[in-house]
Amino acid sequence: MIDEIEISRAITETFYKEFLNDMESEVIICGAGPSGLCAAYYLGKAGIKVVVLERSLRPGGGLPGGGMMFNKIVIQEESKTVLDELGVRTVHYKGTYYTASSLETLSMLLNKALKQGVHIYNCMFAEDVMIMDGKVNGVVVNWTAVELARIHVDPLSMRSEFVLDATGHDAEIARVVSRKSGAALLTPTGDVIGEKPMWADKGEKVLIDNTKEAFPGLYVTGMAANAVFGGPRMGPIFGGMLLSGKKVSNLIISKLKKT
Ligand code: 48H
Repeated sequence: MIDEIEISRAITETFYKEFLNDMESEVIICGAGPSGLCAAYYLGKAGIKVVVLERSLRPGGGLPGGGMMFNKIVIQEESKTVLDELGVRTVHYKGTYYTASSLETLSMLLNKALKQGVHIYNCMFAEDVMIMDGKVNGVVVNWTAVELARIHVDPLSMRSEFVLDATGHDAEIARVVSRKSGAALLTPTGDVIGEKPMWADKGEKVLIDNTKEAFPGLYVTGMAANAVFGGPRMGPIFGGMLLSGKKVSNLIISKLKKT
C-alpha cells in the first residue's frame, strides 16, 4: 500500500540529510547556467565537494533558450572537446563553427555534474556573502519563493573554502562583495567594471583571461567574469562559457591543493 506520510517523510528526511551535510563544502557555485554547471562537473570530477545554488526552478540559465529561443547553440573548435567529453553531439556548420542542441547540452551538463556527486539546490539563491578576515568564505541563502513573495524571512548561511560567481550578466555575488566588503575587488578599478556591448570575437577571447579570482575567496566565470572585468557580450556562442567553467575549475583545484 502506498502511504502519503511515508512519501512525505522520505522526501523531507533525504533532503535535510543532504542539506545539513552541505552546510560546509569546498566550493559553492552560485548559478547553474552553462559556465557554473561546467565548472561543477570538472570540480566534481576532481573529487571536490561542490554545492550549486540556483535561483530558478529549472537549472540552465540562458542555455536552453539558445539564440532568441532558437534552441541551438554555436561553439568553436576549441570548445568542442568539452562537448565531446560530455557526450553532446555536435554538427559541423562551416569553418571552425559547430552547432549543438541547447537542450542536449544542458541535459548532459546536468547529468554529468550530478553523476560526479555535485549537489544542486534549485529554487534557492545566494543573497549575500560571508566575509571574514578579508576573505569570502561562504554565502547567505534563502528560498526564491521568499524573494518572490517579498516577505521578510531571515536567511541561513553555508560555508565553503571558495565561492564561484556564475550568476551571468548581473554578476550578483561580485556586486554584493563590492558594495559591502569595504575593500577593492581585484579589477583595475577596484569595482565591478560592467559588461561592454556585443563583440563576439573579443568577448570570447577576453572571457578566458577574465575568468579568475575577483576577491580573495571569490572566483568569477561566464558572463559574470566579463561583467566584473569589463569584457564585451558575445551573443549565443557558448564555447567561451564552457571553457571559462573548465578554466575556473582548474584554478580552484590548484588553489585547494595548496591550502
Ligand atoms: C543563485 C543565481 C543568482 C543567485 C543568478 O545567465 P547564465 O546562463 O550564466 P552563464 O554565465 O553561465 O552563461 C551566460 C549565457 O547563458 C548567456 O547569457 C550568454 C552567453 N549571453 C551572451 C549575450 O550576449 O547575451 O546563468 C546564470 C544562472 C541563472 O540560472 C540564474 O537564475 C542564476 O545564475 N542566478 N543563482 N543565486 N544570487 N543570480
